[in-house]
Amino acid sequence: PATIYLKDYKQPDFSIHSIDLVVELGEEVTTVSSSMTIKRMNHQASTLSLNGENLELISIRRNGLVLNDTSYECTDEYLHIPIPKSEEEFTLAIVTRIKPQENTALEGLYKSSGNFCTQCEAEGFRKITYFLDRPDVMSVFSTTIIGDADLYPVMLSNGNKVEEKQLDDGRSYVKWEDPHPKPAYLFALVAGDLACVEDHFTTASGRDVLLQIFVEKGNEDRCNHAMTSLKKSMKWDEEEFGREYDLDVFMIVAVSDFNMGAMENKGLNVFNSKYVLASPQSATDTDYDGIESVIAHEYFHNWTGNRITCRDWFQLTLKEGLTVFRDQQFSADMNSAAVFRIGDVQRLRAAQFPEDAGPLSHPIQPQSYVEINNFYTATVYEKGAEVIRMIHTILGKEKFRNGMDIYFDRHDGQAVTTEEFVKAMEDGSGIDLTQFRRWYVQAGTPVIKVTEGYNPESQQYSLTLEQENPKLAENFLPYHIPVDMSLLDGNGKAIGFTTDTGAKSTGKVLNLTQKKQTFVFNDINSEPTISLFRGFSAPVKLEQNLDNEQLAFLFSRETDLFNRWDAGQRLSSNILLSQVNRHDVGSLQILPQMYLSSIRNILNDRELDPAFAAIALSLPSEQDLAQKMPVVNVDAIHIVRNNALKEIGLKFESDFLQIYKDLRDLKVEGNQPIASNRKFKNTALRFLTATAKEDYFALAAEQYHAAENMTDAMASLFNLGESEGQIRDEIFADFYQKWEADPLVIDKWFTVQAMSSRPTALEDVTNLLSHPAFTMLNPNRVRSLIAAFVSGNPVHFHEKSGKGYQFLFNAIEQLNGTNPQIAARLVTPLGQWRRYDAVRQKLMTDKLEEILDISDLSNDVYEMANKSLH
Ligand code: HT7
Ligand code: ZN
Repeated sequence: PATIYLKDYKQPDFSIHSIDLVVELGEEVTTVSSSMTIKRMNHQASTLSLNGENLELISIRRNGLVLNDTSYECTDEYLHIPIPKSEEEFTLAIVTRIKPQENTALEGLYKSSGNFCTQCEAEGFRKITYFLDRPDVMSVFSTTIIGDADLYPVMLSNGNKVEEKQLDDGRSYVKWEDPHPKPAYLFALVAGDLACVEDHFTTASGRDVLLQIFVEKGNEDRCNHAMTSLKKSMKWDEEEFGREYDLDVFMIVAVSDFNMGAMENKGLNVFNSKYVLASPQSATDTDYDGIESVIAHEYFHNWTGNRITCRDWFQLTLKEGLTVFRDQQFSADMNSAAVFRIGDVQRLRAAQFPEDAGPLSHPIQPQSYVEINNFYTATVYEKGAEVIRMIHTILGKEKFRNGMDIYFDRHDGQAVTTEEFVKAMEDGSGIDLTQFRRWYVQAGTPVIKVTEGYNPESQQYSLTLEQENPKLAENFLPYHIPVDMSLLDGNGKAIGFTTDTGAKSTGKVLNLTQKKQTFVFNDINSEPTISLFRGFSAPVKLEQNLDNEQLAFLFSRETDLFNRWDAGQRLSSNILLSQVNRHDVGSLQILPQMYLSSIRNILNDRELDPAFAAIALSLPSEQDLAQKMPVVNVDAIHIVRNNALKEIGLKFESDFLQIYKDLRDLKVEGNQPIASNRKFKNTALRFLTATAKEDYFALAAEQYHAAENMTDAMASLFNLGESEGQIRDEIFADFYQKWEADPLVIDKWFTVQAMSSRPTALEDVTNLLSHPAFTMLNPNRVRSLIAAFVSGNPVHFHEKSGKGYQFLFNAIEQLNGTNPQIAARLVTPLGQWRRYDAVRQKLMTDKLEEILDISDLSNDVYEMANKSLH
């Protein structure tokens, strides 16, 4: 397969000003008629090459005249039409046929639960009709949909509905017009027998916007949270960025078969139903948070993505990094900012750090790709958001907003590059970002080494920071890194110092720009403790020689909650990893006293936000610990971590039981239990069941039966999923029976089993492949069982027999034929093979070789397996 390079970017030879589509939906074939007005952009060009895949070409007319098949060339990927150089402007009308009902790849037009829907990003429009399917070709679309009136009473596309009528043959006809020029990847069409929930939003300038959420019938009562989140997002974008919505209607459609989370099509967002539907009985508090953030994310794309889009797909982070940053800021504003910031960083470290350290490492602006779908990565999204956050930190809130205003004013209606964004930020702030631009083009996670010195005589404290990039070694150029810091006294209070401008300050953002740089602080009258990278001010790894006492101090006294939490995680990691390294894996009663005291501090601090207390007490995951080992020992990590859970559970048994009972019965807001209390309560339950005492499994079972919400039911299920015996089996059977008809809940049932550490986990998961509710055709189901197992169950996935790897291979082989995008994503865990022992390395690389031998291997899977191996 061909590699595409950023350096080869060329402006399009032709532009398509308007496209009128007529889509006649059928059960056997769907006919797509497209009429385009096209303008020449390059006077030398002699051929118009339109993208098109899996299309049956019926006819072509240029300027109204039929072209016979000697006047064009049609290949598997293109339609080439010679155009006389004298022709400045012309029309092209093309009729094609497609079979959406056979489309299992879920790209282009496809069917989900009997409804038609589309997914065009990145390159799906070319599976609907021939077109210049690239984001820098922006056209005004009109879409006419004709379909059976009974089967498809709802027929939607982008923009405003301008015409609607019944035809004599039992079909209906609906025409939509979108006044905003857009690239084809933002086109959408939906048709089905859907229910609609409506609301309204009045914009800051007083316009009324109709808000509609379309769902399968019966789900109308699960849209409240999505609708509330949408209205909050619309208001927030007006208040924080001065951005108003620009059409009279904003529609969201929830579908059950979707490759990703959601899609920001202009005026018609299509969502994975997981990010729309929620009721307290069927969705967890985490699901509620996910809905709020994805609804916001897609809505925010209306300005950062749709009004201003990407010139080419190498610029993907222009819209994705920026929009993730915006949705993170929104969620932080709507909730506990520190707890949400910790969640963002946990996700970054769990997914992006390993990606950036492994064979699939790439800069947030990649320089080449084989299949663009493989670049919707944690790097482009999450690291991309951190890069925007650093600009925000360097500029400060006000100047950042100036830069955003300039960006919106200057580039509205254009397809641009990250360079235009950074330039707008410079112009809005007067701050030079020349060196900062390196974040866009250098891969790898920088490591920052810290050395400190304090001189009591001169009352000077000096801080030396040194940057390295293990991925690029000698080939990296120093980054511009904002270091948000403070100096803490013995009580954890910030010490005042004089800044460069002469102002007294207790905190400061240092600009680290050199490979090694020393910062000196004057008038410091006792040795301080440094608080570095507050709020995780840069996506770096910190190498700082803090001993466990110092970490324990920060864990109890840091005023920055992110750093406080992080100190606790570092302390836990140090202790657990020293046990793993000593192979001290079998014994209890070995956690150091100072560590237990820090836990007691958190337990006793009733001032703390309970959601913070819950995450502060939670041990680093097995995957977090694995990242810190040169050669991962999955089994030892699992045993040591479980022992620690058990020991902490036993040591603080009565505290946890008290917390559990207090919070179980506490009703706060509107006489309801609140999410943060549930989180702390269920953390306590986890420590209690870790003691392995029967009573606590009984408590989990009791909670299951009494649960009025899915958060509590799932917490019980997770705890019981680790146990053996009749109670567990009965509750799993009960849960299935109760929720059989609800796919999103059944996904959870699959996931708990996939993540269980029971000795039979791999066998269980293999058997579940034959469960009547399992299907490889639904991406959520594949994620709930296969992805949950391979990334959430390290001990069983990495079984030394190699059976876990074989399990994954079988799934990839099957999905390669039906849904290459999903198949390709599953290859990622095998790419981490260098981190394991020799036996596992061999087993994993053998599987990668076997993947490369699969017949009819898709470009998607090929690129992932090939890069993972080399
Ligand atoms: N912009 C959207 C990306 C997306 C996507 C990409 C490839 C294949 C399927 C997809 N579905 C959605 C989602 C977003 O970032 O908002
Ligand atoms: Zn996005």
